[in-house]
Amino acid sequence: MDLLTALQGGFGDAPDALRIDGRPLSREHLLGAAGAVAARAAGARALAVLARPEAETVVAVVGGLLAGVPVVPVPPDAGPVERAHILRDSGAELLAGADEPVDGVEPLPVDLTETQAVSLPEPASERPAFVLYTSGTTGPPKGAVLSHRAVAADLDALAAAWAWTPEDTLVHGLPLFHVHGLVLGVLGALRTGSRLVHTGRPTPEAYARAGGSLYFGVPTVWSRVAADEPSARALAAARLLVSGSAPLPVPVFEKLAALSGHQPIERYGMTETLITVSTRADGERRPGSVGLPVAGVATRLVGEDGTPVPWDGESVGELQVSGPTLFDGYLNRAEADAEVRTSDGWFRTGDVATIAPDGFHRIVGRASVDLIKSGGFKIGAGEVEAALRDHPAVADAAVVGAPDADLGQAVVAFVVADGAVTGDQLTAFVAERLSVHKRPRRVVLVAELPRNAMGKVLKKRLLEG
Ligand code: MLC
Ligand code: AMP
Repeated sequence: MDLLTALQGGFGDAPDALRIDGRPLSREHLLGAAGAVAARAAGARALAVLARPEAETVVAVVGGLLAGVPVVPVPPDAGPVERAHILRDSGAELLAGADEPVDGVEPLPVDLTETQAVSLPEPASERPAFVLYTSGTTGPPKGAVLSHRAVAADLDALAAAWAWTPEDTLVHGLPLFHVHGLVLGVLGALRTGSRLVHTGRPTPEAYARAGGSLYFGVPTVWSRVAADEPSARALAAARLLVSGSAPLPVPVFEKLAALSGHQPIERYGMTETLITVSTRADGERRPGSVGLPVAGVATRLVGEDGTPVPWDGESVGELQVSGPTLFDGYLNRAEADAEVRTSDGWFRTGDVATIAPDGFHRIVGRASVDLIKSGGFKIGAGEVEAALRDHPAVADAAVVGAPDADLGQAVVAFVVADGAVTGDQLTAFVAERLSVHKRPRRVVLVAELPRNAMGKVLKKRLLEG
């Protein structure tokens, strides 16, 4: 098929071309089992996949792609509120990874012992490959529609930037429901023809043991690797360490370089745009910088007044991007879509950046305090606040991202409650309703929230206090 070019041979095969959480799988085996999924999923409006870190998830995703059916990954720990939203909003008609109907969606069996040749027409490149749910500042997550063409364009640009070839063994243990772990971390291997080892969880020991050449991690993972000296030293045998999804702290970059001998590649991206900016395997890796736009992508910096910001490495502006890797839009959310696009067709990232005279990009922060990045997961303050307000004892809630040495930012909730509830109970309440990673790591019970004259919560003051 067009997107997963290396899946159908020509790159050699091995009984363990893929190893997902310890389970070996050849590409032929994957293709056969995915063919059976494709036959069952063909014609469905969308195929949701409970994206556990296991081989069945990869088979289900590839099956959906082969059938030309949009794949909707669902966080496996999503609570009923978040899961019901994703299933309803995406229009999914089948759910892989479930044993029984969930919210009226029929289960689709995935059996690794089945095999079926794919006899479906190749999906057109403009067809949606994925609907990936991503958090906004308010409301439930929005479904970003990504075409086969956008995914292919991004993977080819990254293969060029990172000199990623069939000779590589890619290693990571990231979740299979986001761009990083799924699109780059699984489809990247199936398009380039590299081997893939998914470690189940992204622990330093598992990374060290895997013996790969190309490693992906979020900064929290790299910070944990850098703190585990034997594991970091074991990565000396690798070719390239790549960090993304959140800012890589300069001390982590330096420690990793000192212990492993590799200056990490840092790359920047978003669910909506895929990966757009990166340092290169054959270029300078400047600590604190995400490098240059990848092939086909253009970037610009725009000031608050809409005028261009100079590329002097100091002046900040909103980073806007354009190119073939952009998504097609938010599903069912025309208004939200209009907000992120400029009249001349660029995508507004909402990230604040500088560009140096030599074109190197530095991400300085986000325009909104209501988007939190914790462990590389994007978490909308509004969604967590709404979940907290659903608790009968909660009168009001404000959620912020507090600086955190391990997670980058930690979700902290300031809550006005009637006294009959504890912080731990509220944390558990959120973890049960949304994905577990969205739960507050700290709950501060307060008598009232600081507000301005317009009634808006002063989140910066909460962070300072
Ligand atoms: C803890 N747990 C609870 C709980 N508290 N479960 C239920 N209720 C509670 N109150 C359980 C969890 O289920 C989990 O169980 C375990 O405790 C640990 O959870 P955690 O504390 O949340 O994990 P942690 O170690 O903090 O995770 C760190 C991390 C993770 C780095 C592994 O944050 C991670 O995987 N990040 C990757 C995010 C990512 O891929 N982002 C890419 C977005 S795409 P158990 O059983 O599971 O151990 C993007 C674009 C781009 O951004 O540029 O890439
Ligand atoms: P998501 O919506 O989960 O895809 O997250 C996208 C956001 O992650 C971007 O808008 C950035 O804020 C952040 N991000 C991704 N990569 C980097 C990076 N290398 N440095 C800083 N921020 C990053």
